[in-house]
Amino acid sequence: MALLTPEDLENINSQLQEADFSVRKVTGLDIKGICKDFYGTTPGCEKVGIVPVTSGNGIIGTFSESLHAIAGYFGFDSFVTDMPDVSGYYEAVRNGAEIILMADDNTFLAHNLKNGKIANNQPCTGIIYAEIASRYLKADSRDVLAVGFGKVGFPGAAHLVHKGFRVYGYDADKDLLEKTTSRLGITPFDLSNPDNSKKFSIIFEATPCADTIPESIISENCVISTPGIPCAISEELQKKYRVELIMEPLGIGTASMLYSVL
Ligand code: NAD
Ligand code: 2YH
Repeated sequence: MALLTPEDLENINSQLQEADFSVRKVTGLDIKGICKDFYGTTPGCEKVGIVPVTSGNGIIGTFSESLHAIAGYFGFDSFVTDMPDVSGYYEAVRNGAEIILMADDNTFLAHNLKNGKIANNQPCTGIIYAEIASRYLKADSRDVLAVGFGKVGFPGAAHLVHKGFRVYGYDADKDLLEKTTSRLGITPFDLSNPDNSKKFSIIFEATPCADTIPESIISENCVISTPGIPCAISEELQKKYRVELIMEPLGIGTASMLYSVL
């Protein structure tokens, strides 16, 4: 499991602003607008308690502070507890938190203590990045390429299938590729085959690898909506094909979690 690093989270506010600009350009709505429209919820004055967690690889320097900044950016009132772990959870609830945000090395959750709703970062991230890709205003068809069928990619690809897109898919793990494509009714699309001539204007990518999107399948002005870190496409190709890139390390997925538990 790839862990976020403090470097990934540097300047989280500017990263969010840039992501918001790109999401608006691609879909006509900002991130809030997409979440509101998709989940049918709007924040009231829910108080969010963010609890640092020391287990496993421990506290990531700026993780909790970044969540605090992200919650504020999306209009939530939040605070980070002084204590971590169980003591922090107790502190959060005692201080009036209605939604808890906390993450260990495997799970990042949002739990609304009032209505009982709980969200996991991985499916929430996959679904919202897929939703953003699916709303590309200048898409040339309803064909979508989905790359990576792991904990983030699978729910995103499933979401695109349920929305009625013609989904083509690839994962470097052949067994997973076979299982997922037959389970979801996706057309396997082997990115390692240089003879592929099909080009895509909508691409959803969720892998932990760089440069997973080859030049041969990119169409001019395509959207690549990718939570994957590092980036799926080189800067050179982004420029050459004027790619609309949606990529941000934590905030879009967190917004999806928060709106999903309202
Ligand atoms: P995962 O390990 O569950 O799945 C990754 C999948 O990618 C695997 O199925 C793997 O076989 C496949 N893969 C690896 N290399 C590939 C390649 N070159 N071509 C095609 N497929 C390849 O990981 P995950 O939990 O789904 O996370 C995916 C990425 O998303 C990670 O980089 C993770 O850090 C990131 N992530 C980002 C956010 C965010 O908010 N931006 C949130 C959660 C996860
Ligand atoms: O980054 C992570 C894991 N990859 C799980 C998230 C799922 N995408 N966890 C963050 C750990 C935070 C740490 N325990 C802290 O600072 O509280």
